[in-house]
Amino acid sequence: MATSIKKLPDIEQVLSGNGACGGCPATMALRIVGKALGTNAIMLLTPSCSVASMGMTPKLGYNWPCINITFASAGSSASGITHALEIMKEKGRLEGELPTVFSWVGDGGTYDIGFQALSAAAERNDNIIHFCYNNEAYSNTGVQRSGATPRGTYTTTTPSGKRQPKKNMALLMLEHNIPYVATATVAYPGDLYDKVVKAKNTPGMKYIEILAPCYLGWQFDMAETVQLSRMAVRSGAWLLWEAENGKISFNSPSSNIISGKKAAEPVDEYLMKQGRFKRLLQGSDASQRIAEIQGDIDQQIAFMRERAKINI
Ligand SMILES: Cc1ncc(C[n+]2csc(CCOP(=O)(O)OP(=O)(O)O)c2C)c(N)n1
Ligand code: SF4
Ligand SMILES: [Mg+2]
Repeated sequence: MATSIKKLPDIEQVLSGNGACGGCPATMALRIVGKALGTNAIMLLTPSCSVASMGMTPKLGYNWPCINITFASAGSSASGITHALEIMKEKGRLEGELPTVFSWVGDGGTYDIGFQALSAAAERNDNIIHFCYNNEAYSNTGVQRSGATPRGTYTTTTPSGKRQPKKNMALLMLEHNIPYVATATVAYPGDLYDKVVKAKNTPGMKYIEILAPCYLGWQFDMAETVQLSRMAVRSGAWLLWEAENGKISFNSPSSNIISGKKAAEPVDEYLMKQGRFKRLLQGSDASQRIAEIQGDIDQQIAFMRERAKINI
């Protein structure tokens, strides 16, 4: 059972007065991450909404030492910092528990532009946590498609709908044989919190991906961020899972969908809540477009079930 939201620590690492939109899922997620990591951490960020939101020194919106780096170097910079800390400790120049080194990167920075250095850090099993907050687009620059954008989505670079399905990035990270991989989303804060605590206490490379429904890119009312996040999970469009030393397990409520105890909700309602789909679902080919999106979801559920060796 996941930790109750009422039991999360009071500590706030995301400070009030930052520049994020109201209802920003990345900021909500980072608040929960902060509660799990505590103050003893070093944060790396690549260009993104989270950088645009954080403000400027000395009035940073996040209560950690923060390093802004290029897209391509999140993996290598985090590796460098963690190794430098280890050497300083070895030489007696640092005392006490080493800070957690973590990268906070969007889907554009993770799936696409930063993938090479991230893959190399995973291959070396360097002691870092890479968080991908996945709003399924390059939001900060006006919502362009990324490798995380699902098929059928309107973005400014896919005006008639993206033609390709999204990558399974978390699974790609798992294929690097790293000790911990997890997916999460803001509607399940206790689940996210528990996963971050686990990652913090696991040596080596950790990857946590958080689905982050963004009202601007997804085109819904900003008060409904958490509702959209929950609908993504209930429809099976986003699966909650974790893998410890390669063994995959699913978390509630995705575990019920995977085990066949409860069917995933049809994707229609989830799609119609979002302008990025709705605007393309008004033509005569609407049912075919919905069927394609539903097909991708069903295929991923079946694939993950098989990958986790679960028979129903
Ligand atoms: C090499 C490079 N290409 C493009 C940009 C412009 N740029 C800045 S932020 C951004 C979007 C990043 O998308 P993502 O990583 O998904 O984060 P989000 O904006 O969605 O929070 C882009 C393309 C850049 N800064 N550097
Ligand atoms: S555009 Fe989306 S991800 Fe970016 S700050 Fe606004 S709500 Fe957050
Ligand atoms: Mg993004």
